Amino acid sequence: MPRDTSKQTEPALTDVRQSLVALIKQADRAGANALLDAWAARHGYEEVFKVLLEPALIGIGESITGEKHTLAQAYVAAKVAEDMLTRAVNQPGANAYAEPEKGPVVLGNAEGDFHALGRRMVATMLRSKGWLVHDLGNDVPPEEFVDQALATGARVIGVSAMTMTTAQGIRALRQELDTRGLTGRMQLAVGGAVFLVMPGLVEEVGGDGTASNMFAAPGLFERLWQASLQAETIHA
Ligand code: B12
Repeated sequence: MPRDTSKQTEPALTDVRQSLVALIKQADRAGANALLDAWAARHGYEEVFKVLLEPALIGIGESITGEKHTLAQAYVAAKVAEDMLTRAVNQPGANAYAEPEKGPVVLGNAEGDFHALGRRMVATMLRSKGWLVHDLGNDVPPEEFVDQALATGARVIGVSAMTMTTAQGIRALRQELDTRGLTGRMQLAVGGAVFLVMPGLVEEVGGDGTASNMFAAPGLFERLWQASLQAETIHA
């Protein structure tokens, strides 16, 4: 007789999170992936990122300073998240927009910054909402951001920075935009964990706006795109 799976109890979220962190600590990438796949099958990929992966990464990051986790474990966690991102993107129907209908925009990590994961997640989310995204990768110098934005016709530049030092480097990009007379016409979106914990940092580095996670990023880019159009009308 077939088993009645409907009566199987769902494991508590805290238990699943603990198991995930334990697998990451043991560098068991395959085990962590299997756990996440099983969760995704029941709740969808969006939930995997929201309730499991992002909290796990933030927790691991916080405890690096307390020496509860090592940088190597952070690296494994990031690899597991990247595996998941690749699978989420390759899901049937994930790329609903064959032809992007918004943008273009450029995105990259600030100069000296190699925390690729958040940027890749933002790019994936924007593309899934119809934006044409030119992803410039890690460690992008300020001039290259502006050159690429001009070459592609982008009205929004998105910069991801995870450390205090690399976030402060965004000031040079702000200056580059202002010096080239692009203030307002080219909007500067900034993001990354450091902006969430440092109130006022967005304004300090000259950002035009931020979003706390990939789910909020499309709304921000839409708002900044409109602000760019408006700035052009005013100066026309
Ligand atoms: C994984 C990780 C690494 C990995 C990165 C691997 C990879 N391929 O990405 C490795 C091991 C390489 C690494 C290296 C280092 N790291 Co590190 N790392 C982390 C960790 C644990 C998680 C980062 C992450 O992937 N988070 C998950 C993603 C999904 O979140 P996110 O990046 O914040 O992105 C989301 C939002 O912020 C937003 N977002 C992100 N970008 C953007 C951009 C825009 C425009 C918008 C709108 C939104 C947006 O949307 C994203 C998706 O929802 C963090 C801890 C933390 N609290 O975040 C430390 C952390 C960022 N690292 C830190 C440090 C110090 C380092 C090193 C200097 C360590 C060293 N001594 O060498 C190096 C620096 C390397 C460099 N120059 O970039 C510190 C930074 C401290 C600080 N505030 O200055 C942290 C906070 C850890 C800590 N508590 O000390 N790291």
